[in-house]
Amino acid sequence: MRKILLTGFAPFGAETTNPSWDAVVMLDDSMLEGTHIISVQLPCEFDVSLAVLEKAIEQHRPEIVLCLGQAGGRADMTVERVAININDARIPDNGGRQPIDTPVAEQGPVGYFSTLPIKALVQALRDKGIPASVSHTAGTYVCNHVFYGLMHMLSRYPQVRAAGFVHVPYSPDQAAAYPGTASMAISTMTEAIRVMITITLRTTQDLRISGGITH
Ligand code: PCA
Repeated sequence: MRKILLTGFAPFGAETTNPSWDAVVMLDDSMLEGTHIISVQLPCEFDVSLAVLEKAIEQHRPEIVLCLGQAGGRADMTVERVAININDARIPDNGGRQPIDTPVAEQGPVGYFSTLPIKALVQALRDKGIPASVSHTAGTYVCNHVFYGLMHMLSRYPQVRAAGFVHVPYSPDQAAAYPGTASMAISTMTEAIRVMITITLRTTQDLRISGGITH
């Protein structure tokens, strides 16, 4: 059976929910395009998150791995292009650790590109009426750590054909605490994930359209 692994994060910082998990868990144990979806929650902790992720990949042997996290304040679903080999935490993680300027992997390359068809995903989301953009930074906190660590470990899991990371905005109830901030309903995020899974399963070559920025 073809499988896809979805991950979302536990709440972190001042938040009591994490929409990345709330959206991902809706699809747990469901089928899409003949593919079995498995959802796993990652702790918002350096290293521990990667251990949980690797255990899930070992256990489920997915064909696609799509990790999601929250980037509160962003206006839309942001499909990350690149992971970088740095940990630089603005706030302590949920285990109280705050690495500053350490590598994710000692001997690893500077960065890894997503192997998801990022342009096709953004285009398909927009076509469905869901706001989305390419992002060129996943930050330097636990999300980038997981994204980089995921791509780095894939040399051990050649059956994973495509993998990457997507950040979600605030949910409306979170954004109510930050007037003027963008938000997206959890149900829309879940629909976005379904669209991204479908397109990733169907796409072998990404679209050649601009997702670039000049600032
Ligand atoms: N967002 C954080 C970590 C967990 C999450 O959901 C980040 O963007 O690094």
